[in-house]
Amino acid sequence: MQYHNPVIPGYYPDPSICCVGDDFYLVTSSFEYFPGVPIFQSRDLVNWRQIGHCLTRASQLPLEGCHPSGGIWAPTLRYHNGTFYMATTNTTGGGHFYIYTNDPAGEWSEPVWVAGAGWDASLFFDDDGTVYFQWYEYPAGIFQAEIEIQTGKFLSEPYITWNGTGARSPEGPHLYKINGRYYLIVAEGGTEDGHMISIARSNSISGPWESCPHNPILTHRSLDLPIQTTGHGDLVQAPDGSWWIVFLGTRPVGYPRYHVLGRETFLAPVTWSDGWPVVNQQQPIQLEMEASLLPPHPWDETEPLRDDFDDPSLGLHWNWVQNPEMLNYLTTDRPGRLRLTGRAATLNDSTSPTFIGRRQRHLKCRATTRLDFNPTSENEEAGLVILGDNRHHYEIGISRLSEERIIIVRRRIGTLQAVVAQQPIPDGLVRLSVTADEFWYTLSYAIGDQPLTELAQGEVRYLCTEAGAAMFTGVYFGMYATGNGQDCQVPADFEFFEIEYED
Ligand code: 6LW
Repeated sequence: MQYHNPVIPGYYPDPSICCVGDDFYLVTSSFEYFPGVPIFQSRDLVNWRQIGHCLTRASQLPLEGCHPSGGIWAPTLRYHNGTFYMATTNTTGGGHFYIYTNDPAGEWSEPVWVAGAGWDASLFFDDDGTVYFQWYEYPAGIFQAEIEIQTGKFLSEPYITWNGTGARSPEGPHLYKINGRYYLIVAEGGTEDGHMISIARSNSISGPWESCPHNPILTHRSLDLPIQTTGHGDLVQAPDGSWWIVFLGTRPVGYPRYHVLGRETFLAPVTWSDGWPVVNQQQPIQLEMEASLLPPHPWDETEPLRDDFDDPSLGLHWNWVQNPEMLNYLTTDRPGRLRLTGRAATLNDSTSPTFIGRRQRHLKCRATTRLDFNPTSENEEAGLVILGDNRHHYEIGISRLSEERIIIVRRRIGTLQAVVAQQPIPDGLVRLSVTADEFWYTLSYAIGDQPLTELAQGEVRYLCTEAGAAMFTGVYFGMYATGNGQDCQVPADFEFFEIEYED
């Protein structure tokens, strides 16, 4: 049977998975974006649907001033005695913590904070009820301590455990007990081209650890393959007894290679040999995979590609940067419109600019929106943005220059920023569009129902991680409004937002 990788395309890195009855649940990192830690459900490991976010409240997810790729790193999802636990690290706001719930699609608890520096928090429940917490501290290594699950307090002194095979950044620890033996899986080599997954086993949770003779059990380093940077994985056993691993990878393009969709979630089958896991029979991970799959279970509902903002609630595909002030995003003032109010913060700031966006999940696509916006002063601006991060973005927006309403395209790449197109536009609703392929973003506009006019292009490459943008995340398409240093006097009403994918 065949399936397609990535199983969750787009910026969904550091997957962690657990199986409860017939259902699999999976979480990923979320960094400076809100809400945090998207959670997915699947019955067959191939078809996933998002059922919520673990971190939905500012009290759980303080992101004030959070810089790009700060915030939430590498969660761990576990189920124990009827309760789901999600452990993670807010790298810019409080450190390690875990939250819990009985309903993974509903609300989760307030954070239980755990001491310790570093990142990649992990939880393990032993058979005798003892709970262990693991994490990575640079450069010392992977730490472990027994904790009290009600309070997060250490019940033992933290100690360094197995640190991988000697490559840099042994991180992303996950611990399992399988057939009476402890297994510790780690990511090694850094999240870039040298990324890999290694594993060790021991009869005791405190070691000594025996490194798997065929480590790394997964890597694509130095291989000329469409999928790169495979690493940071989590093992799971399906109800039928089969084993699987989810992990992150990228699909770079161009030369030198670059990736702009972020690190995505991939799946591979696992078999066992001499008490060691073997990933995909030691064969590389492909876009089209062959495996003995679970019975297919597609979901009826899929992520909507178009929003007309008729429903007052916004779908799970929408994200904000830092903690949003929801009064700046109203669906009820003018039903059928999303009303954005620009504030002093611009897209260059880490102070909750008025921005709402969704991931670019495939390379060839078009994003379109239409807005009703008649700025009354020159500082007021609203439009469509392609956001790598706050230092790398291209936007097409409406503003004002003395008596004239104007349309502009601005590009920011690091410390370079320029308005690369500017022209007066007449009254009327304005359609804004960006088309994307591997190499170019093309920004266009139209008044009313007129055909689109191309205004400018920008290289995809300069919004990617390899060019210094979005270290751990991927590109978003979004709507924004800003008063460029002051509050806007008039709102921007967006009628719809749509993404169309070609591939
Ligand atoms: C994460 C680390 C990693 O904490 O990247 O790929 C970091 N691995 O384990 C951010 O996602």
